[in-house]
Amino acid sequence: MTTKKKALITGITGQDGAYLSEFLLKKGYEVHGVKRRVSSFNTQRIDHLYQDPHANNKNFFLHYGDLTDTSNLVRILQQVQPDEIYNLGAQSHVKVSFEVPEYTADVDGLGTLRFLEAIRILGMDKKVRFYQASTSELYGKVQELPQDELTPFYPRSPYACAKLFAYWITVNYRESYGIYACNGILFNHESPIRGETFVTRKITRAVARIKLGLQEKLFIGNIDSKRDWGYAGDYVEVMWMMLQQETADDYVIATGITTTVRDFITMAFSEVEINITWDGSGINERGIETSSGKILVEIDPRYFRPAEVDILIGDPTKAKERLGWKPKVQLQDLVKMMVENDILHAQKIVHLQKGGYKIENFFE
Ligand code: NDP
Ligand code: GDR
Repeated sequence: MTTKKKALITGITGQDGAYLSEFLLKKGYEVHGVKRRVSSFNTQRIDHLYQDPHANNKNFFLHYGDLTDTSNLVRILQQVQPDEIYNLGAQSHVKVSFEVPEYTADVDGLGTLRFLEAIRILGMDKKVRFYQASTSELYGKVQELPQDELTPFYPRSPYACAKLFAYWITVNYRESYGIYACNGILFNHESPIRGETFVTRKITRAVARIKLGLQEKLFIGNIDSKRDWGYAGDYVEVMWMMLQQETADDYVIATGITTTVRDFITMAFSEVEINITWDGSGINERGIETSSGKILVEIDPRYFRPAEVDILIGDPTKAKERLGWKPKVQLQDLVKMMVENDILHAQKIVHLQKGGYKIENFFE
């Protein structure tokens, strides 16, 4: 009888945690996730994977935990005895990290160290394989383009500084103790379940709501910023691939194509047949509907960051050559997928409002 492989995922309630859980369950894994205790439900993205606790043959389990709590991590590790660990948990919002820098450093930086130390303390260093969710934010201020595994880092936010520590402590534990530990340096990846305050989802959600008359305008920050956007579903697959190799290594995961926030907005509006032209410059730049002359997009400096990452373009050649990975979904299809999903959400709200229900409008 073959025993199922066990995976432990931190950040299982997030975008990547949800896609990775689905992917690993399809591969026949027993999946364990760490979820935080919060005062409202935080499992919407994985509710479809939930199994009755009384059912037999369960293969999906959730454990309360937090990356700031060492004893909790030790206990979960000891109890689950995973073959693979995916450390995706993080305070992952770059702008918010300027507001909560110490907490971000604790969770994103020290949290990674806590996990690696727990592996060592429990003597699991030769058994377990560890994936660290590293990020293109490490490159920060542009040093060279495109960015690959040898490009120097220059972090530009408390988030990126915390992730820099996590990156190097992962390398250090690999080199010092022989732990099979990998950094996936993932460039931005999005999906219909992307958090609503990241720029792509904020845009597709606003476009859908504007189309259905629920919102008048989109207020946005730096539209000159350029990102290499891929699809989350493609990116979780390569996290797993990194842990199936003979030796552990670090890989850049990206599409190799960069796009401005401005062009992303134009693409999203065109999905609902609204053509946008851009007028003015700097904070006075506006996105105007060509047919009606209505101003649909305005700049709000509140969304500017104290320090910005102007441009990211990744070179995923190493991952292509060594892992055989390449992105499947193109940006145009990703935008379409996200707008269509947000149209469905907006239609639901319109429907409920017609039925007399009061729906809260949350903007950020
Ligand atoms: P999300 O913000 O969607 O999810 C983050 C997850 O971390 C959530 O499950 C969240 O729980 C959990 N979390 C937050 N704080 C803690 C804590 N103190 N202890 C335990 N868990 C915590 O992020 P993504 O899914 O987009 O990203 C996954 C990882 O990949 C993150 O580490 C992110 O920094 C990194 N990354 C993401 C990229 C992207 O483009 N998406 C690119 C490169 C790296 P809760 O639901 O309760 O808030
Ligand atoms: P990023 O993603 O900071 O790259 O981090 P985000 O979508 O937040 O910002 C991308 C770019 O858009 C600009 N921008 C805005 N951003 C937000 N959130 N809201 C706005 O209104 C807005 N207007 C313009 C930003 O200034 C920025 O230049 C994401 C996260 O998932 C990280 O966890 C991950 O490590 C990196 O991607 C790779």
